[in-house]
This record gives sequence, C-alpha cells and structure tokens, in this order.
Amino acid sequence: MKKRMIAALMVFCMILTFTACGSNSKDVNAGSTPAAKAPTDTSKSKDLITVGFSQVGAESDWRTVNTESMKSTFSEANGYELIFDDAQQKQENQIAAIRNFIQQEVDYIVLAPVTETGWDTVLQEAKDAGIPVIIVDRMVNVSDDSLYTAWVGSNFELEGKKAAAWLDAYLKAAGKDKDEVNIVDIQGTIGASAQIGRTKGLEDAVKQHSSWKLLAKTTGEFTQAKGQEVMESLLKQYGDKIDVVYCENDNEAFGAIDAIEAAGYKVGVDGDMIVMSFDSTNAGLSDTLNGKITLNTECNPLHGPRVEEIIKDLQSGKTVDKQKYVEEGIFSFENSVPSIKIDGVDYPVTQVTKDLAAQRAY
Ligand code: GYE
Repeated sequence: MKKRMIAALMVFCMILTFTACGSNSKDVNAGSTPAAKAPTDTSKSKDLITVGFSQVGAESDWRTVNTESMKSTFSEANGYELIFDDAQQKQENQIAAIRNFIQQEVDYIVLAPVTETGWDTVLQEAKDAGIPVIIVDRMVNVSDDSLYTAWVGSNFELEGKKAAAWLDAYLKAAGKDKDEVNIVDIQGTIGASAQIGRTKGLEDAVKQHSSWKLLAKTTGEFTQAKGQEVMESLLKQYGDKIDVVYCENDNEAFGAIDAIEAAGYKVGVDGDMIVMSFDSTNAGLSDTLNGKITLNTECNPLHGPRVEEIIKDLQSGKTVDKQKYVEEGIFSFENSVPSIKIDGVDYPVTQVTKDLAAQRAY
C-alpha cells in the first residue's frame, strides 16, 4: 500500500514536471480510451504513434507475410513509429520485448503470442504502465481479460473442424467411408492457439468416426525442416499404412511432402497418402493446384490493417470489439466436395484454379 502511494506520488510529480516544462507527455491511459496528445506536441517524432510489436518469429511463409503486413501498415508515412521485435519462437524473448516497450513508453503494445499461457505478469506490468495491449493472431489465456484491450485473429478450432468435415465428406464421396483411415497429425508449436484449435478439430472428429485412427501426433513446430524430420520418422514407423498426413501449416506440409517423396511414396488422391494443410499461402496454394496438397484450409495473415483499425478507434475514443475473428475459405485440389456444413453453417470449398493461385495476395 505504502509503495503504491509513493509510486502514485512519483507519477503525479512526473506529470507536473512535464507539464511545467511544456514537454511532450505520454499517453498513460489504459484500456480503450487513450488520452489525447498534449497540444504543445509539435516535434515530428511525437506526432507519430509509437507501436511496439512483439512478433513470434520467422518460422513460416505465413509469418513472413504477417510481418510484412504489420511493417507496411505501421510505417512512418502512415503516422507510426514501429518498434519491431522478432522473438525467435521463444516466450522469454517476447516477455523481454514487452518490458522493453514499457520502458520506452510506447503508445501501444501489439503482441502475437507464441503460446497461450504465461502472460499474466508481463501484461499486468503493461496495464500498470497504462499502455493498451492488442493481441493479434494467436490468443492469450489470462486470468483477467482486462489485461488486454482487444484481440483479432483466426478461429483455429473452426479451421480444424472444417478440415475434418471435408475429410469426412471426401471419403464418403470416394466410397471410402467404411474403410479404416490412418491419420498422422504433424502439429504446430505446442501450446499455440493455432495448434490447440487445429489438433482439437481433428481429435474431436476422430472420436466421432470409429474407422478413423490417429496413429500419431507430434510437433513439427510450424517449420519445414521439422515437418520433414518428423515425417521421416513417422514413415519409418508406419510406412504406407498412413492414409492422411494432417499438417498444421503449409511449411510442415512442404517438409512432409519432401520426406514422403524421398521415401519413394506418392502423395495425392491417386497416390499412397493425401496431405492436408492450413494457411493457403502462395506456395501452399500452388501445391494444392498441383495436387500434392489435397486440402488447404485458409488462415489469413494480413492483420496489419486490422490492428490499425483498432488503434484508430482507440485513438478517437471509440470502444472496440474485445475479440474479432477473421473470415476464411477452404481450398481443394479436387471437386468432389463443393461445401461442408458445421453447426448448421455452410462453408464453400473452392477448387484451386491457375487463376486463383496466380491472383493470391499472399
Ligand atoms: O498457421 C503458421 C504460423 O499462428 C496462425 O503460425 C499462425 C500460425 C500459422 O507459423 O504458419
């Protein structure tokens, strides 16, 4: 209590000092209503909104596009000063980056969290410093929702459900729904929302299909190298007993396809096993067009403008949605399944064409 009072006094004194000097004060309002800039604020850098962005890493094509989207949105020309930090897939690096942003008194902290848990302490520090935190892409699992202002990203469990519903419909259309179907799941980074949701979508479906067997689930850490390594060992263990390789992102799928082909097997609807993937990046869609990936469930990485919209609303004192999902499609090599239904909602399945692949924005 005493400490708090001293801290409050110090903050008060600091505010007084800054105001007296006519210096530029910082926004210190938490939550959804940041304070207006000081009217005396004339210097160029102070006109810019400072955003500290803690990015997961550079593990995949999706991530590269996502980084690009953030960097091009939060440019000086658009009125921002972006402090970008690549955490190399390590939560401790993200925590250090956030502490650094707090020290630099940024206006907003944007966090793409590597995993869901472990954020309470550092987000409380950001809240205490009065800096709004926007979570993007994966989710955080915190005990108190007021530790972040808003979240925007994908419904990863729905993505998993879409993929599993397509597999069900595809097998039915091929007259193979009574056959035993052996599946391996190359998971994403364990504990990341994208992994949790996609794995759950598959596992729930496996429980509902007595003929589906999940032979193994193991992480490929969302990278091509690990996807290949993991697939090599799965092939050693199960060989062509595997019918479906469920990769939780495109890069894992690229690695898995390399491993399958190097072991002398053929991927695709007329091959030894089919590969399913998530993301639908440019390269992912070309592999869907050529049939190496049979189904690709979209995950949209273009979050820069979405985060900017939240920041603009906060700047103008508007309330923002606490959580916002992005709409996403489903792309397939073949056309036996025109659409799928989940919880009463129809989702079209788009067969990839040359034009569609060529026009892809990411
Ligand atoms: O699917 C994967 C990336 O969190 C949605 O992370 C993101 C996932 C994406 O590494 O490619």
